Amino acid sequence: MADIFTGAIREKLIAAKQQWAEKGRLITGKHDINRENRLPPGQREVKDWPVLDLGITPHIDPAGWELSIKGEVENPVSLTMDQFLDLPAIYDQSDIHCVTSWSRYDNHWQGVSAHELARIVRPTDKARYVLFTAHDGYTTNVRIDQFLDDDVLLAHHWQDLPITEEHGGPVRVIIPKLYFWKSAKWVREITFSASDGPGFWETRGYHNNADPWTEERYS
Ligand SMILES: Nc1nc2c(c(=O)[nH]1)N[C@H]1C(S)=C(S)[C@@H](COP(=O)(O)O)O[C@H]1N2
Ligand SMILES: [Mo]
Repeated sequence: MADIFTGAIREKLIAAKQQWAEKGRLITGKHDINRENRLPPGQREVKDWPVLDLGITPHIDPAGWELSIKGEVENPVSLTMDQFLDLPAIYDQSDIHCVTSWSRYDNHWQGVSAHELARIVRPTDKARYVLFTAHDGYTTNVRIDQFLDDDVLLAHHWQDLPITEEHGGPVRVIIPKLYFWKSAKWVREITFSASDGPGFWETRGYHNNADPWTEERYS
Protein backbone atom coordinates (compact mmCIF):
# COMPACT_ATOMS: atom_id res chain seq x y z
CA MET A 1 0.00 0.00 0.00
CA ALA A 2 2.97 2.27 0.62
CA ASP A 3 3.65 2.53 -3.12
CA ILE A 4 0.50 4.55 -3.77
CA PHE A 5 2.14 7.44 -1.92
CA THR A 6 5.09 8.09 -4.20
CA GLY A 7 6.36 10.88 -6.43
CA ALA A 8 4.20 13.97 -6.55
CA ILE A 9 2.20 13.11 -3.47
CA ARG A 10 5.36 12.64 -1.43
CA GLU A 11 6.59 16.07 -2.58
CA LYS A 12 3.29 17.60 -1.58
CA LEU A 13 3.37 15.98 1.83
CA ILE A 14 6.83 17.34 2.44
CA ALA A 15 5.66 20.81 1.39
CA ALA A 16 2.65 20.53 3.68
CA LYS A 17 4.88 19.41 6.54
CA GLN A 18 7.19 22.35 6.00
CA GLN A 19 4.25 24.70 6.00
CA TRP A 20 3.09 23.15 9.25
CA ALA A 21 6.53 23.66 10.78
CA GLU A 22 6.43 27.33 9.82
CA LYS A 23 3.04 27.73 11.47
CA GLY A 24 3.93 25.36 14.29
CA ARG A 25 3.68 27.82 17.11
CA LEU A 26 0.28 29.04 16.01
CA ILE A 27 -1.12 25.53 15.54
CA THR A 28 0.26 24.45 18.88
CA GLY A 29 -1.54 27.36 20.53
CA LYS A 30 -4.75 26.54 18.74
CA HIS A 31 -4.70 22.91 19.79
CA ASP A 32 -3.65 23.99 23.21
CA ILE A 33 -1.23 21.06 23.44
CA ASN A 34 1.01 23.16 25.67
CA ARG A 35 -1.73 23.51 28.21
CA GLU A 36 -0.55 22.63 31.69
CA ASN A 37 -2.97 19.75 31.85
CA ARG A 38 -3.32 18.12 28.46
CA LEU A 39 -5.19 15.22 29.95
CA PRO A 40 -9.00 15.53 29.97
CA PRO A 41 -10.75 14.35 33.16
CA GLY A 42 -10.82 10.59 33.67
CA GLN A 43 -8.15 9.91 31.02
CA ARG A 44 -4.66 8.36 31.30
CA GLU A 45 -1.82 8.76 28.85
CA VAL A 46 -0.63 5.78 26.81
CA LYS A 47 2.44 5.60 24.58
CA ASP A 48 1.24 2.82 22.30
CA TRP A 49 -1.77 3.11 20.02
CA PRO A 50 -4.56 0.67 20.90
CA VAL A 51 -6.78 -0.72 18.13
CA LEU A 52 -10.53 -0.41 18.71
CA ASP A 53 -13.24 -1.36 16.27
CA LEU A 54 -16.10 -3.78 15.70
CA GLY A 55 -13.72 -6.65 15.03
CA ILE A 56 -13.98 -6.37 11.26
CA THR A 57 -10.92 -5.12 9.38
CA PRO A 58 -12.00 -4.34 5.82
CA HIS A 59 -9.30 -4.85 3.21
CA ILE A 60 -9.48 -1.94 0.83
CA ASP A 61 -7.76 -1.93 -2.53
CA PRO A 62 -6.68 1.71 -3.11
CA ALA A 63 -7.34 1.22 -6.84
CA GLY A 64 -11.01 0.56 -6.13
CA TRP A 65 -11.35 3.03 -3.27
CA GLU A 66 -13.90 5.82 -3.66
CA LEU A 67 -15.05 8.55 -1.33
CA SER A 68 -18.58 9.78 -1.87
CA ILE A 69 -19.55 13.19 -0.46
CA LYS A 70 -23.23 13.93 -0.85
CA GLY A 71 -26.49 15.13 0.73
CA GLU A 72 -27.11 18.83 1.39
CA VAL A 73 -24.37 20.01 -0.97
CA GLU A 74 -24.42 21.90 -4.26
CA ASN A 75 -21.77 19.70 -5.85
CA PRO A 76 -21.85 16.06 -4.73
CA VAL A 77 -18.67 14.20 -5.68
CA SER A 78 -17.22 10.74 -5.76
CA LEU A 79 -13.42 10.86 -5.55
CA THR A 80 -11.02 8.13 -6.61
CA MET A 81 -7.77 7.70 -4.65
CA ASP A 82 -5.84 9.57 -7.35
CA GLN A 83 -8.28 12.48 -7.25
CA PHE A 84 -8.23 12.52 -3.46
CA LEU A 85 -4.42 12.52 -3.31
CA ASP A 86 -4.34 15.36 -5.87
CA LEU A 87 -6.07 17.67 -3.38
CA PRO A 88 -3.91 19.98 -1.23
CA ALA A 89 -2.52 18.15 1.79
CA ILE A 90 -2.35 19.50 5.31
CA TYR A 91 -0.14 18.42 8.16
CA ASP A 92 -1.55 18.60 11.68
CA GLN A 93 -0.54 17.48 15.15
CA SER A 94 -3.09 16.55 17.79
CA ASP A 95 -3.90 14.35 20.77
CA ILE A 96 -6.24 11.34 20.71
CA HIS A 97 -8.76 10.90 23.53
CA CYS A 98 -10.62 7.59 23.53
CA VAL A 99 -13.72 7.17 25.68
CA THR A 100 -12.26 3.91 27.05
CA SER A 101 -9.94 6.30 28.96
CA TRP A 102 -6.67 6.27 27.03
CA SER A 103 -5.16 9.38 25.49
CA ARG A 104 -2.26 9.46 23.05
CA TYR A 105 -0.35 12.72 22.59
CA ASP A 106 1.38 14.21 19.55
CA ASN A 107 -0.07 12.35 16.62
CA HIS A 108 1.14 13.80 13.34
CA TRP A 109 -1.53 13.52 10.68
CA GLN A 110 -1.33 14.21 6.97
CA GLY A 111 -4.34 14.30 4.70
CA VAL A 112 -7.06 16.47 3.20
CA SER A 113 -8.73 19.02 5.44
CA ALA A 114 -12.48 19.12 6.06
CA HIS A 115 -12.30 22.74 4.83
CA GLU A 116 -10.94 21.60 1.49
CA LEU A 117 -13.68 18.98 1.06
CA ALA A 118 -16.37 21.52 1.96
CA ARG A 119 -14.86 23.96 -0.53
CA ILE A 120 -15.35 21.35 -3.25
CA VAL A 121 -18.87 20.14 -2.43
CA ARG A 122 -20.28 23.46 -1.15
CA PRO A 123 -22.72 22.54 1.67
CA THR A 124 -26.11 24.24 1.28
CA ASP A 125 -27.62 26.57 3.92
CA LYS A 126 -29.67 23.61 5.14
CA ALA A 127 -26.63 21.47 6.04
CA ARG A 128 -26.32 21.27 9.84
CA TYR A 129 -24.86 17.80 10.46
CA VAL A 130 -22.25 15.55 8.90
CA LEU A 131 -22.73 11.78 8.88
CA PHE A 132 -19.95 9.28 8.19
CA THR A 133 -20.27 5.75 6.82
CA ALA A 134 -17.36 3.30 6.82
CA HIS A 135 -16.50 0.08 5.00
CA ASP A 136 -17.19 -2.05 8.10
CA GLY A 137 -20.72 -0.65 8.37
CA TYR A 138 -19.75 1.73 11.19
CA THR A 139 -21.46 5.12 11.28
CA THR A 140 -21.00 8.27 13.37
CA ASN A 141 -22.21 11.87 13.30
CA VAL A 142 -21.09 15.39 14.20
CA ARG A 143 -22.44 18.92 13.84
CA ILE A 144 -21.21 20.75 10.77
CA ASP A 145 -19.27 23.30 12.87
CA GLN A 146 -17.44 20.41 14.57
CA PHE A 147 -16.55 18.97 11.16
CA LEU A 148 -15.39 22.34 9.81
CA ASP A 149 -12.90 22.91 12.63
CA ASP A 150 -9.37 23.74 11.45
CA ASP A 151 -7.86 20.53 12.82
CA VAL A 152 -10.30 18.10 11.17
CA LEU A 153 -9.00 16.05 8.26
CA LEU A 154 -9.31 12.86 6.26
CA ALA A 155 -5.92 11.42 7.07
CA HIS A 156 -3.81 9.05 4.99
CA HIS A 157 -0.56 9.33 6.96
CA TRP A 158 0.28 9.06 10.66
CA GLN A 159 3.83 9.87 11.85
CA ASP A 160 4.83 10.14 8.17
CA LEU A 161 3.74 6.57 7.36
CA PRO A 162 0.61 5.41 5.54
CA ILE A 163 -2.11 4.67 8.10
CA THR A 164 -2.19 0.92 8.60
CA GLU A 165 -5.22 -1.18 7.79
CA GLU A 166 -5.99 -1.84 11.48
CA HIS A 167 -6.04 1.90 12.20
CA GLY A 168 -8.42 2.68 9.34
CA GLY A 169 -6.21 2.99 6.27
CA PRO A 170 -6.06 3.94 3.53
CA VAL A 171 -8.14 6.93 4.72
CA ARG A 172 -9.80 7.72 8.04
CA VAL A 173 -11.43 10.73 9.62
CA ILE A 174 -9.64 12.63 12.42
CA ILE A 175 -11.67 14.96 14.66
CA PRO A 176 -9.20 15.73 17.47
CA LYS A 177 -11.44 17.73 19.79
CA LEU A 178 -13.97 14.90 20.23
CA TYR A 179 -13.70 11.40 21.70
CA PHE A 180 -12.08 9.13 19.14
CA TRP A 181 -15.21 7.15 18.29
CA LYS A 182 -16.26 10.18 16.20
CA SER A 183 -13.21 9.59 13.96
CA ALA A 184 -14.42 6.99 11.48
CA LYS A 185 -11.85 4.51 10.19
CA TRP A 186 -12.12 3.23 6.56
CA VAL A 187 -14.43 6.10 5.68
CA ARG A 188 -16.37 5.64 2.45
CA GLU A 189 -19.21 8.16 2.55
CA ILE A 190 -19.72 11.63 4.01
CA THR A 191 -23.27 12.95 4.03
CA PHE A 192 -24.15 16.56 4.81
CA SER A 193 -27.63 16.61 6.31
CA ALA A 194 -30.30 18.99 7.57
CA SER A 195 -31.18 16.53 10.33
CA ASP A 196 -28.98 14.64 12.78
CA GLY A 197 -28.34 10.91 12.38
CA PRO A 198 -26.92 9.28 15.51
CA GLY A 199 -24.44 6.55 14.55
CA PHE A 200 -23.35 3.17 15.85
CA TRP A 201 -22.26 4.21 19.37
CA GLU A 202 -24.58 7.22 19.60
CA THR A 203 -27.55 4.82 19.38
CA ARG A 204 -25.94 2.51 21.98
CA GLY A 205 -25.73 4.81 24.98
CA TYR A 206 -22.86 7.06 23.98
CA HIS A 207 -23.12 10.84 24.03
CA ASN A 208 -24.13 12.58 20.83
CA ASN A 209 -21.64 15.43 21.30
CA ALA A 210 -18.55 13.60 22.72
CA ASP A 211 -16.49 16.48 24.20
CA PRO A 212 -13.69 14.91 26.33
CA TRP A 213 -13.13 18.09 28.37
CA THR A 214 -16.66 18.03 29.77
CA GLU A 215 -16.74 14.22 29.84
CA GLU A 216 -19.59 13.79 27.41
CA ARG A 217 -19.15 10.02 27.48
CA TYR A 218 -22.63 8.59 27.86
CA SER A 219 -26.09 9.85 27.03
N1 LIG B 1 -15.07 2.32 10.78
C1 LIG B 1 -14.90 2.35 12.10
N2 LIG B 1 -14.39 3.47 12.65
C2 LIG B 1 -14.19 3.53 13.98
C3 LIG B 1 -14.53 2.46 14.82
C4 LIG B 1 -15.08 1.29 14.22
O1 LIG B 1 -15.41 0.29 14.87
N3 LIG B 1 -15.23 1.28 12.86
N4 LIG B 1 -14.33 2.56 16.18
C5 LIG B 1 -14.20 3.92 16.75
C6 LIG B 1 -13.66 3.89 18.09
S1 LIG B 1 -14.71 3.45 19.35
C7 LIG B 1 -12.38 4.32 18.37
S2 LIG B 1 -11.84 4.50 19.94
C8 LIG B 1 -11.43 4.59 17.28
C9 LIG B 1 -10.24 3.68 17.41
O2 LIG B 1 -9.30 3.93 16.41
P1 LIG B 1 -7.94 3.12 16.46
O3 LIG B 1 -8.28 1.66 16.36
O4 LIG B 1 -7.14 3.62 15.30
O5 LIG B 1 -7.30 3.44 17.78
O6 LIG B 1 -11.99 4.40 15.99
C10 LIG B 1 -13.33 4.80 15.87
N5 LIG B 1 -13.69 4.69 14.49
MO1 LIG C 1 -13.63 4.14 21.38
